[in-house]
Amino acid sequence: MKVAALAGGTGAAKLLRGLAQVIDPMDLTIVGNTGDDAEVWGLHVSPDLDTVTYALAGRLDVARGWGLADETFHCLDAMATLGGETWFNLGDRDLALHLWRTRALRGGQSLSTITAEVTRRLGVRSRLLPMSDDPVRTRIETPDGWLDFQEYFVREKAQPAVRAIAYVGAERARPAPGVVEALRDADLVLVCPSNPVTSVGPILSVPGVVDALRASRTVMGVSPIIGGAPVSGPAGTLMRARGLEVSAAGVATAYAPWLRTLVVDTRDREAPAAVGALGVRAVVADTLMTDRATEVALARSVIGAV
Ligand code: FO1
Repeated sequence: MKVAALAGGTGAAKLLRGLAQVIDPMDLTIVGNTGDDAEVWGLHVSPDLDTVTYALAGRLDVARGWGLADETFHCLDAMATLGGETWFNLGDRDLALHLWRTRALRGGQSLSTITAEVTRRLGVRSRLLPMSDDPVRTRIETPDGWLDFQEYFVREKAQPAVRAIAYVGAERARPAPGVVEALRDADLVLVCPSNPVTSVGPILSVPGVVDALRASRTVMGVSPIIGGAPVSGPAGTLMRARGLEVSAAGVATAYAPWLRTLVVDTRDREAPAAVGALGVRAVVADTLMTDRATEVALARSVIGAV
């Protein structure tokens, strides 16, 4: 079964790691969010692509949810001594990837080409495509002005009130090579349990992606919201800022009209009726992935629901 997954960071990485145990990893194509990308110390960082890569390579620091396991931060300490910015923690081994990617980008290579080489070198057998090779950056409007996503999420710890969200550059961006074909040819298009506004939203903002989703008859999402709250992160704040109810029904609304099925959590009593009322099939499963077993179990539920 060929699966094409729209993925953000942490929540997506867990489900994808489970999926890679349930289907042939070679049948899994991931379209990764690049709206979180940032320039740190002059280096191009692609947090969501890297989180998915490290997860599928078995090297993700699971406790943190990003970066490499067994990481050290000596360069960060040295940067602090020099008075450099250190609110975005780049680990020493992680740094190699950013140095390597930045040099390749400056040499004219596309993010797609670079991502394919990195995943190959790390032994990842699934295909990871950036949503676009063109720059699309999520920016957040707060009472004190506009912030880049990482400034909002990491530096300001997602505390500021959110007035608006913008995907800067989206209107000029094209889907990366293979993205539209992957969505069209998939037996299952899966929207991972990522933040609908700042992880999935940027992917949807790339012209051509929503058209491909509308043409698919199998689009299934996994709700990142259980009851009235996200499993983790600022999804609630960001959904409210977009006028979306912070619930599984709010997620279904965000993905209307191309969403066919939404996997909702066993703990969420109201979800099945509320989602069903929107004309979306609700599938109930344990969506709280607290360990490998629950990651694989959820992946099995997803594949079983096709
Ligand atoms: N998230 C943090 O909360 N603090 C950090 O210092 C941090 C550093 C970091 C470095 C590399 C990387 O790939 C991800 C990193 N993240 C960090 C996560 C990042 O903010 C992601 O954008 C979020 O996981 C949301 O997708």
